[in-house]
Amino acid sequence: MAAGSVAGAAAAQQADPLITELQDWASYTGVGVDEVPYGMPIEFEKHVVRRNVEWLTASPISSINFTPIHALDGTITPQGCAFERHHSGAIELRKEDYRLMINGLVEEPLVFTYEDIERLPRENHVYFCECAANTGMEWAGAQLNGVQFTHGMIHNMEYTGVPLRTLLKAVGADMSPDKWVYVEGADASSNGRSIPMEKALDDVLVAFKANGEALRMEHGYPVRLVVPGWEGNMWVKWLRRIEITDMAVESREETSKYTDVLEDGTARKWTWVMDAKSVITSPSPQMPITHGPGQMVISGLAWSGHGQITRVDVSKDGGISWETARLGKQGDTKALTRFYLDTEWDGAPMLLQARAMDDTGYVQPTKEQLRAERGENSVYHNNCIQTWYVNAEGIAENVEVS
Ligand SMILES: Nc1nc2c(c(=O)[nH]1)N[C@H]1C(S)=C(S)[C@@H](COP(=O)(O)O)O[C@H]1N2
Ligand SMILES: [Mo]
Repeated sequence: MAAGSVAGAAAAQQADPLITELQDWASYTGVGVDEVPYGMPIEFEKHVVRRNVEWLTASPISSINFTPIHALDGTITPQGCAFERHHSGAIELRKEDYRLMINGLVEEPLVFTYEDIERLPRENHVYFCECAANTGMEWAGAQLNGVQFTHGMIHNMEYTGVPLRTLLKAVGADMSPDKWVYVEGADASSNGRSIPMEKALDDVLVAFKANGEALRMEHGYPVRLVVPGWEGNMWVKWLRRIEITDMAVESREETSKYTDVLEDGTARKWTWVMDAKSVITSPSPQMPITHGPGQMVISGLAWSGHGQITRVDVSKDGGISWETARLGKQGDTKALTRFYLDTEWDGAPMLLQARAMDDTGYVQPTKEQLRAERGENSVYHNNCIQTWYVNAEGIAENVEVS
């Protein structure tokens, strides 16, 4: 590339009507400030939306859709395109009708209104929420041709909420380390889950805002639980009851579902933490390289339920050689981290991979390593390295390397 030149940029003397001629948008006035009280993305971006996979579930009421992570940048997921997972549909619950009961092993069972919760000291934290089933279709082989579908059961928002421990103190809960906190939602499924006391007292939030706004209906308006780094299923939406118990309840969602069946047919339970994982979001099957060889940016996301992402490596040859990517900014704990590899493409096919490391020293495994440990009966907790085959035309495809 010539000194001082920028990828793709044309020399200024070339006649380009967009440069040389007066355009409509400069000839007439635009839209007034009284016309759009709440803004939506401009129409040219209307393809950047959640999508579901029809054959995946029997009904869209107990189902999932996927965040368009291929088309986003930075780390914060806008609420309007953040994936949804419901077991019995999203419910409309007014703040006035909201009640949170805390009972069980407590000095005084209490019922909180929405206003009561707003009167308690609150905090702001950015966290990712990943469904344990994210990438779950890929165990047996490459299935879904899009990072939105292979890795889009994740969102990352700034939550405003009251630490769960504040509420447990308010009711005089028995906070001994062997106790459990059972949480359930106000929807028909209730989605009850048992949380060990140590986690409940650590960083769990009873949240009522996301990215500065009220939660959206589909994410649990008006109040949801935020369980940093732990599987999305525990992030109970429309939170209505918290019970302090002697033992785990062993509900449907922690026995028949959200356990990991191993090769010998036994099931692992209590696999709460989401291990470190990363994926290249661009290029990817929905984001081909359209500009030809030369300067380019390879970009993706990395996260760890154990803590901070410390390093992400990118391979162009299916894991034979690796280059260390640049982190968009220092990774937040239990939150998405953006990475970039600013690089040159020679126009030859690539086998693109990303590999994340976190501050516990954990390194994201290959698909082979994960299968050796877990077999192929699993659905949940697939955090293996993903491969995209990019051909000479820049088209990317979901593949496996062995
Ligand atoms: N009350 C209730 N809470 C729930 C669910 C539900 O169906 N009902 N789904 C759970 C599952 S499986 C996941 S992955 C997350 C998804 O959160 P989201 O819909 O905000 O993406 O919510 C969890 N909390
Ligand atoms: Mo989930």
